[in-house]
Amino acid sequence: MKTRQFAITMVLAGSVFSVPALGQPQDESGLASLDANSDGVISRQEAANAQVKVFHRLDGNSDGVLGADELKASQPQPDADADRRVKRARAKALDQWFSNLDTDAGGTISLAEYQAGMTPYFDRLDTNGDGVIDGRELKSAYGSDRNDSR
Ligand SMILES: [Ca+2]
Ligand SMILES: [Ca+2]
Ligand SMILES: [Ca+2]
Repeated sequence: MKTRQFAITMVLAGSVFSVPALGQPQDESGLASLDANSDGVISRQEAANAQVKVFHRLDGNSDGVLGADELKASQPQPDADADRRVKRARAKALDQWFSNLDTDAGGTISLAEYQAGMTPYFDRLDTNGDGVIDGRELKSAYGSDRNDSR
């Protein structure tokens, strides 16, 4: 189901787990890189710290805000043979993601807007609501989009 797939792409885009590539899912190996204190789970603080890093990586001209062009520049070039509809849908998803985060509609995303926009993604991944994301939650989020390891 396409919609679901894009919903997950959005989760990837919005989450700190897809640095900074839309549609390039990382598997649960992403956990280790985010789990700064190696307790096996990602806390809100760890996610927030990672978001700051991602934000600065995305901020190509280092002016402290993200422009749509910076976001686009961070995306991998689509395969030449990729379906045109897929490319268009991905571009649209990117635009939508951008405008969702740009809550003051100023045309740029500040760090505060970015982090505010990320919170729902964290909550969505934290399916049991215990305030941390564990490997199983991460896996089930990605497992629904990918069929490997089973
Ligand atoms: Ca941790
Ligand atoms: Ca910038
Ligand atoms: Ca949890």
